[in-house]
Amino acid sequence: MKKSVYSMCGMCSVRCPIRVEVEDGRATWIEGNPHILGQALCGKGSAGLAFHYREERPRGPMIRQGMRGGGQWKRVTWDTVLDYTAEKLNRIMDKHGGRSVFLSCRGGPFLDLPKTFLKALGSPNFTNHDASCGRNVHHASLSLYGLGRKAFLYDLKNCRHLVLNGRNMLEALKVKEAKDLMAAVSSGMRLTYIDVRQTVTGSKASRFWMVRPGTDYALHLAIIHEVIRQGAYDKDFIDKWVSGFEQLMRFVEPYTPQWAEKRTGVPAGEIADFVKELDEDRPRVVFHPGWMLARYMDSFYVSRTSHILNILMGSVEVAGGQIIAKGPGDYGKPGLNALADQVPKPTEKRADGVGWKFPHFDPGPGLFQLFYSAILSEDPYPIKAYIAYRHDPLTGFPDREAQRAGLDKLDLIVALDAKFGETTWYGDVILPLAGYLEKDSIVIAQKGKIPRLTLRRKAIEPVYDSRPEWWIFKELAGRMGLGQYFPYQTVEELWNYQLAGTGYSITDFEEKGFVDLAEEAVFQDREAGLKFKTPSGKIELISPSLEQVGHPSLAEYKEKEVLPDGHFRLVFGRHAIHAHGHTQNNPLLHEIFPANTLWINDRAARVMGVEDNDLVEVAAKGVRARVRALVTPFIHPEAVFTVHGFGRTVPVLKRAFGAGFADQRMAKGCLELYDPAGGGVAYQEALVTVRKVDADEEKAA
Ligand SMILES: Nc1nc2c(c(=O)[nH]1)N[C@H]1C(S)=C(S)[C@@H](COP(=O)(O)OP(=O)(O)OC[C@H]3O[C@@H](n4cnc5c(=O)[nH]c(N)nc54)[C@H](O)[C@@H]3O)O[C@H]1N2
Ligand SMILES: Nc1nc2c(c(=O)[nH]1)N[C@H]1C(S)=C(S)[C@@H](COP(=O)(O)OP(=O)(O)OC[C@H]3O[C@@H](n4cnc5c(=O)[nH]c(N)nc54)[C@H](O)[C@@H]3O)O[C@H]1N2
Ligand code: SF4
Ligand SMILES: [Mo]
Repeated sequence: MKKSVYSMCGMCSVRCPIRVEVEDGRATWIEGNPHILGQALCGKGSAGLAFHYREERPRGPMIRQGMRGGGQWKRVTWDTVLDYTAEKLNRIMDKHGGRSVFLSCRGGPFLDLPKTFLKALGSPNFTNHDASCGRNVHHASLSLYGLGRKAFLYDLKNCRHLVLNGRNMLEALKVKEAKDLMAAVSSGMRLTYIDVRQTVTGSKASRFWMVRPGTDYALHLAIIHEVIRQGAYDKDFIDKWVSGFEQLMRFVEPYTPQWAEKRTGVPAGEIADFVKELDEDRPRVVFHPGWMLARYMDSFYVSRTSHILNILMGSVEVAGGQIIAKGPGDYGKPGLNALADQVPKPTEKRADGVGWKFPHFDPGPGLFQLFYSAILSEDPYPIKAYIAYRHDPLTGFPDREAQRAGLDKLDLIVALDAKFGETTWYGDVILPLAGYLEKDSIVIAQKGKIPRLTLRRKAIEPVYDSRPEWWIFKELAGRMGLGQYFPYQTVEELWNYQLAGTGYSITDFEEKGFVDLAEEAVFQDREAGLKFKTPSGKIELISPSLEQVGHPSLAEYKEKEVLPDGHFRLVFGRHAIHAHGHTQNNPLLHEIFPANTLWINDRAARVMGVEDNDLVEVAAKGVRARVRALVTPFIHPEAVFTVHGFGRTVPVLKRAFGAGFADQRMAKGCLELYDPAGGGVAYQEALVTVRKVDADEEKAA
C-alpha cells in the first residue's frame, strides 16, 4: 500500500518541510514540500532514507557498564531504563534539589516538552547550543531593537543589494533561502560577499572582499564612517525611530576607509564605491547580521554594526529589507497552548549566572559553557545531573579535556539522541529518540511574514527500539511522580490540547502539511508606529542594558595581533553536504565528502614546503592532528580553513570513525573565552601551527 505524508526534514536544524512517500510501510522517497519548496531538497535531506535504514545508530535503550566513554553498553528495555533514570534523578534531587539538574538541547521550535519536564523538576537550568552559534547575533539584535535574532526575516526576493559577511548562504544553507538567493541574483540583485576565503556563495557575488581574519569590525566601522560622510543614510527614518545617532557620528569619525584598509586589506576606494551603490539601492538593502558568529572576542560588535548599517539604510520593515517576523498575535489569532505554561516557574536563580550576575544576557537559554565552572566550583550551588537532549557539546564546544573535567564530576549524564554523538557515547544512559520519519512531534507555530502552524508527522514505524519525545518525557515524568504535567495519553490528545481555542484541528494539516494563519502579509506602519521592545520604544544605538554592566554600546576597535611565524588562525565552516558532527557516517554523504581537509593559502604553503594533498600536522597547545592539505589561492594567508564536524571518536561509526580531524579540539583553553558583551564563545581566537609531515613519518604512521 502506498501513502504520502507531509512532515519535516531532520537532517539538519533548519527543518525544511518535506513530503514522504511510503510503500508497504517503507519510506521510498523524500522531497521538499511542493507547496513551499517546489519539491527541492538539499543533499543531506535527500540522504534521509540512508540515515533511517543504513546508518549505525542506537538500536534500543542502553545503560553504561564500564568507565565513561569506554563503550561498554548493556541493552535494556524501556521500562528498565526509565525506572533506572527516574530513580537516579530522584535520588540526586532528594539530596541537592531540582536545581541540581541541567538540560541542554539543540534549540529550535520543539522545546515545550523538555522545558515542561525541567520546570516540573523545579530546575531553572534550561540551556542550549546557542553560545556556540548565534548568541552574539541574538544579543546584538536585542541590544538595538529589544527584539531577538529570530524576530527578523530578510526579504531577498525584493532586495536590491545583499551584503553577506561571514554568511555562506549557499553552503550553510536553508533550502528556501538558497532558492530565493539564486532567484534574486538572477534577476539582478547586487551581492557583496565578505569572507576570509572564497565559497560557492562568493562565486555568485558581484563583489568579493577577502578580509583579514578577525577584522570585520574595523571594516564595518569604516563603512559606517563612509555612509555618514556621503550622507547615504535615511534621515527621516533615523529622526523618527532612532536614538543615539549623534554619538554614532562622532564615534566613527576616526575610522576612515584608509584606516580600515591597513587593517582589513579592503581597498579604501572600493569602500567608497560600495557606499555609492548602497545609496542608489537603499532602503532595499540587507546587511545580513550573521548566523554562526561565535568566533572572536568582538563578534557581538560585528553583528551590532551590521544591524546599525541596516538601520542607516532605513531598511527596517520595508519590502526588500529586513522585515519583522509576525506571530499569530500580530494577526489577531490565538497561539498554541503550551504545556510549560501549566507548571509553576522555578524560583531559584540560574547556575550559569545569567539573569542576575549577567543581567544583559537573555535568561531564556542562558550560556551553556558557564555550567562547567558551576559544576566544578559548586557555586552558586551543586550541579549533579545533566540531560543532553539532541545536543553534542563535546563536538559543539571547545576543549574536550576541560569539558570532561566538568562532566566527570556529575553523578548522572542522560543522553537523548537518535545518533551516537561524542557526548551520547560519554553518557551513562542512552534514551534513543526515533528518527525524524519515525515520529510525530508537537504542533509548532512558526513566525514569518505570514505565521504558520505545522508539525512533524510519522511516516514509518521506528526501524529500531526508539521512541518519540512526547512519550519519553511523559513516561519519565510519570515515574518521578510528576505525571500531572503531561496530561495526555496519546499524541492526538496532546495535539488537541495544543490546538484548543485556535479554531484548527489536526485534520486541517492533511492537505498541505501546514496551515497559514493569514492570507496576505501585513507590515507594521512605519509612520504610525513600529513596535520595538526597548525601554524608549525606539531603536537604541546607545543601549542602557549594555552600559549598565560596563560594556560600551559603541566599542573602540581593538587591534588584531600580528601572528607569530608559522602560526595561523584556524577558521571553520559548513559544507553543503554535511551537518555539524552527525552526518559523517551517512553512507551516501560519506561517499561524496569522506573527510575534511586543511585549506592553506598557496604562498603560505610554499614557504612551508607544503604541496596540495600533502599530509600536514595541525597543532595547538599539545593537541595534534593530521590532515591532507588543500592548497589554494582562495584563502587569506593568515587563515587555514576546515569543515567542522569530523574526527569522530565513536568506534561503532564505521565510516566516520577517525576520518578527518576535529577542529573544536584545537580551541584549547577557549571553553570560557567568550565575548563578554554577546556571550558567544570565541573559537577563532585560538591559533594553530601547521607543518608538513615528511615521507618517513607518514610511512611510520
Ligand atoms: N569548532 C566548531 N564548533 C562549532 C561549530 C563549528 O563550526 N566549529 N559550529 C557551531 C554551531 S553553528 C552549532 S549550531 C553547534 C551545533 O552543535 P550541536 O547542537 O551539538 O549539533 P548537532 O550535531 O546539530 O546536534 C547534536 C545532536 O543532536 C541530534 N539532532 C540534531 N537535530 C536533531 C533532530 O532534529 N532530531 C533528533 N532526534 N536529533 C537531532 C544529532 O543527532 C546530534 O547528535 O556547534 C557549534 N560548534
Ligand atoms: N550544509 C549545512 N548548512 C547549515 C548547517 C550545517 O551544518 N550544514 N548548519 C546550520 C547552522 S547551525 C548554522 S549556525 C549556519 C551557519 O551559517 P554561516 O555562519 O553562514 O556558516 P559558516 O560556514 O559557519 O561560516 C560562514 C563563513 O564564515 C567564514 N569566516 C571565518 N572567519 C571569518 C572572519 O574572520 N571573517 C569573515 N568575514 N568570515 C569568516 C568562513 O570561512 C565561512 O565560509 O548554517 C546552517 N546551515
Ligand atoms: S537544509 Fe537540507 S538537511 Fe537541512 S532541513 Fe533542509 S533539506 Fe533537510
Ligand atoms: Mo548553528
